[in-house]
Amino acid sequence: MSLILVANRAPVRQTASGWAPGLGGLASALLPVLEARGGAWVAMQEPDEDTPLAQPYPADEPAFAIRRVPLEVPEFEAFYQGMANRVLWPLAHYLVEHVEPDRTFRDAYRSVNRRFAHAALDLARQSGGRPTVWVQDYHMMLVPEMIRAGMPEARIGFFWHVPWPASEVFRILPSARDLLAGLLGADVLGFHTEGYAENFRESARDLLGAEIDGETVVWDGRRVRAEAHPIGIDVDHFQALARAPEAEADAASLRRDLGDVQIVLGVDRLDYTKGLLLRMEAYERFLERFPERHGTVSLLQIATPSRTGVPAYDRLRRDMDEASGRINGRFAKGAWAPVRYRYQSFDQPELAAFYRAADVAFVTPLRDGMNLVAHEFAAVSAASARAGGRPGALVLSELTGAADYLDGALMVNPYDADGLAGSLATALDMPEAERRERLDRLATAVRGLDVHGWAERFLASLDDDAA
Ligand code: ADQ
Repeated sequence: MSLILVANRAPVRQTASGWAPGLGGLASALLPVLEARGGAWVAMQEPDEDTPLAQPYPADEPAFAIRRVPLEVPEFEAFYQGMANRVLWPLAHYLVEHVEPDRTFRDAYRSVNRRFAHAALDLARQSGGRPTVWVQDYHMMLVPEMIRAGMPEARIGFFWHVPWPASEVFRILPSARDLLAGLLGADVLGFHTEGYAENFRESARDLLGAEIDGETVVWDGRRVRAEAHPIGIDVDHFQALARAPEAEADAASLRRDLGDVQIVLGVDRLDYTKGLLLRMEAYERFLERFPERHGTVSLLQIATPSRTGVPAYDRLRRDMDEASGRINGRFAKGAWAPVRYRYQSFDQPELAAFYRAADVAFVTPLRDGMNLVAHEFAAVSAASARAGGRPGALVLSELTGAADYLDGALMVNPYDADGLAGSLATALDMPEAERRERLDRLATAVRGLDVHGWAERFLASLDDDAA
C-alpha cells in the first residue's frame, strides 16, 4: 500500500553524478520503506533552489515521486526562519528567552502548512484506495488536521523529532491550542520518549480539555494515540564505516596531527540547544582545575554551519570563535593547542574517523529530542574497539532523549560546568576494561534502536490503529 511522506526537507541531494540519497538518518530510514511500498515524498523548495517540482526517484527505475512545494522569500522567512526556527524550536527546547512569537510568522505557517496539505491530498487522491500519510516534525503541525478535513478516511501518522516540553511551557505560545488541534488530526503521534508523549497528552488535556485514556487522547469525537517510538541510526552502515581501512588510517593521522594527546570530541550542528558555550566553559574549568593535564588532552569541536541568517545562530558563531580563541590564548603552550575548533561539515567517512580517534565523546546538549551523535559515536567506537582500536567513553547530557536509552554513558547535567569538568576527568581516566564493558552496553542499546526498526514499528502501529 502506498505511502505519502510529508517533511520539510527532501530525502535526496544532488551530486556531480546525479541525484543520490540524503545523508541524514531520516532519509536512510525512509527511502527503503518508500522504495518497497511506493508512493511520494512532499518537501519544500527553498527560494534559491533549482530543483524539479515533480521528480521520479530513482530516475532510472522510479519507485516513488518527489513533489516540491516552492516557497517565495517572504514566505520562507516567516514560515521557516520565523515560526519554525525562532518560535517552535526554542520553545520545544525550553529556551524561552529565544522565543519570538509574531503574527506574520503564525499566518505564514498556516498558509505554508495548507500548501503542503494540498500537495499531499492531491497525491493521495491520485493513489486511490485508503492512503497512509506520514507527516514529520514541528514544521508541519497543522498538516494532519488539514489532510483529515480533505480526506477523513486517510491513515495519518505524525512524528515529532524534538522534545515536547512541559504543558506549562507549551502554553506560552499564543497559537498553542490551534497547533494542538492541528496535530490531533492524526491517528498516531510518535515521540522519542515516553516523557515527551506524556507531556503532549498533558498539553491536550490542559489546553483543549481532552480526555486521556492510557496512551490515547480523546478529543472532538476522535481517538489519537501518543506513543514513544525512539529513533536510532543505520547501525550497520556506521559500523562498516568504522571498520573501513581508511577510517583506521585517518584516525591514526588525526591523532598524530594533534600530537598524540587524549582527544575529547564534540560534533554538533552549531545550535544554541547543543550546549556548546557551556561545554567550552566546562572545558576551561577542567583546564583550570587540572593543570597537570595541560599538554595531554585536546578538545576537538566540530560544528556544522546551521540556520545562518537567524540572529541567535550568527551570534553563537561569534561567541564560539571568541571562546575557543580565549581558551587557546590562556592555555596553549608550544605545539599544544587545548582547543581545535572547526566550523565546517564533514562527510560520514570523515565523521567515522573522528569518532574512532576520540577517547571521549562530550555530548552535552541543554535539551535534545534524541541526539544521534551519541548513537553514532557508540556504534563506531564499539566496532573499532572490537577490531583492535582504542575504546572510547561517552559523556552524555541527561537532558537528551538518548539518556533514556543509552545505558553505559556517563550522565551529566549540561548546565553544571563544574560537574562537567569532573565527569570529563573521570571519563579520561576510565580504565580500559570499564570502557569496553560500557561500550558493549552502549552498542546493544544502539542496535536495539536501529532506524530501520523505528520506521517499521511506527508504520505497523499506524496500520494497526486504522485497520
Ligand atoms: P539534530 O538536531 O540535527 O536532529 P542529531 O540527532 O544529533 O541532531 O543529528 C545530527 C546529525 O548531523 C548527525 O547525524 C551528525 O552526524 C550530523 N552532523 C553533526 N555535525 C556534523 C558535521 N560537522 N559534519 C557532518 N555531519 C554532522 C533532530 C533533533 C534530534 C533528533 C534528530 C532525529 O534535534 O534531537 O535526534 O532530529 O530525530
